[in-house]
Amino acid sequence: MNNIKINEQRLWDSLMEMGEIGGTEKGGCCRLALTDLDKQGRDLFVKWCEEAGCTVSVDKMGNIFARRAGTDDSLPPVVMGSHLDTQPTGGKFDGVYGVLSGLEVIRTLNDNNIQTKHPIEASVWTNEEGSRFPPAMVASGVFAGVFDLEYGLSRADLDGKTMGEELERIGYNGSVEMGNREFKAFFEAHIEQGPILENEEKTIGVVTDAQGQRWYEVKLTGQESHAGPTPMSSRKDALVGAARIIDQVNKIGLENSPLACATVGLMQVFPNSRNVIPGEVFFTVDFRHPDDAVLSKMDAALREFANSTASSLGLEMEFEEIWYSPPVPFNKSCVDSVREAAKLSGYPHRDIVSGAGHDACYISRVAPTGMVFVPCENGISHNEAENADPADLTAGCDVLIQAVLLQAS
Ligand code: HGY
Ligand code: MN
Ligand code: MN
Repeated sequence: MNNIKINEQRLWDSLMEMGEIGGTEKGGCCRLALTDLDKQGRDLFVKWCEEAGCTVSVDKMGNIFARRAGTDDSLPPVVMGSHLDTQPTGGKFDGVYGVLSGLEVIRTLNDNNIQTKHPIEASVWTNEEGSRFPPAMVASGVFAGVFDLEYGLSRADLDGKTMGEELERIGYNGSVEMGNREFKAFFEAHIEQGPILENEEKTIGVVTDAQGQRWYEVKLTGQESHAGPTPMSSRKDALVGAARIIDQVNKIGLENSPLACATVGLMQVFPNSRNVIPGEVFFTVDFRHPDDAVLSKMDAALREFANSTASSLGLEMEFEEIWYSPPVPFNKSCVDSVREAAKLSGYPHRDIVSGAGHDACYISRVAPTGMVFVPCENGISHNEAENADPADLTAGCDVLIQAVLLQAS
């Protein structure tokens, strides 16, 4: 195990420079997938990778691969990476840290003139967040063969713009065929986005698994009418139906605590006028749990309650599960590499299950995959206040480079 160390200042400066692209008043970052800002961030990453001597390629879902040659270039690469797209009120570290720590590993190998047998790649996965174009992790999902290319390119935002159109508009509709190439291993470094590492004063999270997710879209249709003359008894109020179902979503989460998560994050009310009884409401549901059987139980409870609520209020309901991502166990050899690297680097560490989804979840279906977590301040993420300590980010990247060398040498 060599004792090369990454360049803390260079990693931090790269994170701050990338964070300026879409930087918000409150110090966060709004760089939604396939917007002009996403293009700017991608262009900056590609420029940095080419300056580091990498050859860059882009596949048909806009995933970017920056390759550093190995001494035997016929061998499958060890790939690192994450995403550059953010939530609307996101931070500077979610995803970006995994992308730029991959670049920092390459820069550090260059500084130390270290050659690896296997090629090394730093990667960017399109639309991990699934905020503008649901579902999440769709481009790594196409790479892993979970979705076909047509499905991926046809994902649309609320204005009806598709990923295919937007990839072409920003010039990242690459020509490389999806997937069908072997990775020796894939590693994603990421902030934990929860409070465990910080509370336990652990610097490194050795990620063993990621929890399962189910995403739903619900549309309730009642009858718009006047808020004044319409008697309460004859109303078909879509918002009352939504409110009852949303409260039950929360109850299902609490009934399956402490590990279950249940969230309604997006809602649209039509016509959204204060003196009109809402005729139509659209909202989303996000269920998560590390145990697939419990996730199924939560699913059944939601469907039953939603159906009975809609019929009792005389509402029509369109209920669609748009995404199911089962719980993911990561590859033992990669998890051991991360744990070994943390041990040898002398960082306090603990095994941990990821509450968030990551591109690593889908890549783990086609390549041995592991993740490295570092703490974030107060466990806050998907929030402009998202922050991390430079020393922790450096520690995570030190572990990443050692884990990569264990697999690439
Ligand atoms: O929702 C998630 O877990 C991730 O941030 N896309
Ligand atoms: Mn992320
Ligand atoms: Mn995220």
